[in-house]
Amino acid sequence: MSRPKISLIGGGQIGGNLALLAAQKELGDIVIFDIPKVEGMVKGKALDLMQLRPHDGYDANITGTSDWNDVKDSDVFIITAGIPRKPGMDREDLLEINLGIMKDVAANIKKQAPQSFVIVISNPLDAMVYAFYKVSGFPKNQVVGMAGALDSARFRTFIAMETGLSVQDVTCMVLGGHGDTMVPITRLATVGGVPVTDLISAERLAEIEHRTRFAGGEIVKLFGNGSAFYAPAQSAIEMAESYLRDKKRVIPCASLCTGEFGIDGYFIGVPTVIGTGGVEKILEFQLTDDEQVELNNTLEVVKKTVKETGL
Ligand code: A3D
Repeated sequence: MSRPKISLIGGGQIGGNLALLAAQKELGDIVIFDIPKVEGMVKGKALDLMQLRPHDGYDANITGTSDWNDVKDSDVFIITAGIPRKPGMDREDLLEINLGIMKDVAANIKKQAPQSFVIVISNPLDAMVYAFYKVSGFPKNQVVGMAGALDSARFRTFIAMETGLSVQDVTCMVLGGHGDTMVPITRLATVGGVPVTDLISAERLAEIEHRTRFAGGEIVKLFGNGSAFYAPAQSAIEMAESYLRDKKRVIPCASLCTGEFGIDGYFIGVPTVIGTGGVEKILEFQLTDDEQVELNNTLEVVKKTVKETGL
C-alpha cells in the first residue's frame, strides 16, 4: 500500500512548518507547491527537510514544485497560499488578493484531485474556505477551515499560563468566525475536569478571553512583518492526522453549517468530528442565550466578508 500524499499549497512560513510536522508524524509523502517565482525556495525547503529525516529515521518523501501536475491524486491538501497580515491590518484586508489566489487554487485542485480532503488556512479564513467550496464544487464533507483549533489552543495556553497547570489538561473550545468576534465558550473550559470558572476570577477570565480574541494580532505586532506560523501549522496537522488515521477527533473547525446552531449556508467555527469521511459530523449542543447572541454577532461579520467575495 502506498503512503498517503499530502500537498501543501503555499510553501511559506506555515507551509514549511506543515511539511516538517507532517514528516515527523509520518503522515505520508509531502509535496510543497508554490508559484514559479519561488520554486527554488520550496525545492530547497524540501531538500533540507529530506536531509533532516535520517536523524529520526522517518521515510516520507518531500518534494518542492510549482507544477500542478505534481499534486495529482493527493489525499489531503492544506492551503496557505496568499499573503499574511502586516501590523495594522485586519484579516479582511487580505480578501481581494487572497480571493484571486484561492479561485486559482480551487480550480487546480478540482482538476488534479477531486476526491481529496482540503484544509484551508489562508485568511480571511471563513470567506476563503467558503470561496474554495463554491469554486471547487466539492461536497461539504471534503472542505474545512482551520481556525478554531488554533484559537482554542491559544485559549488553552493562556489558561495554563494563568493557573500554572499543565496545558495538556486544559480543555476548551472557541467557536465562531476567525476574527475579533470569535466566541470562547468559557463556561465549558476545564482543567482536568475542574471548571475554570472555579479556578480563575471572572475579571481575569474576561481578560484571557480578550487576549485570545486578539492573540493573532499580538503576534503580528511583535513580528512586524507576517503572522503566526508554528501553532497554525500544528493545528492543521492535527486535523489532517485525524482524517488520515480516522481518529474522529472533535476539533473546532470552520465547517459548513446547514442549520446547526441556527446557522445555514456558512462556514464558521463549530465542534467538528474529523475522520475518514472528512467532516463527518458537527456536534451541536445547547448554547446559553448570551453565547447564542455572540455567535449570531460573529456570523454577521462572516456574512459580510463572504458577501464581499461575490460568490
Ligand atoms: P507566507 O509565508 O507569505 O506564505 C504564503 C505563500 O503562499 C508564499 O510562499 C506565496 O508565494 C504563496 N502563494 C501566493 N500565491 C500562490 C498561489 N497562487 N499558489 C500557491 N502558492 C501561492 O504566509 P504564511 O505562511 O505566514 O501565511 C499564509 C496564510 O495563512 C496567510 O493568508 C495568513 O493570513 C494565514 N493564516 C491563517 C491563520 C488561521 O488561523 C486561519 C493563522 C496564521 C496565518
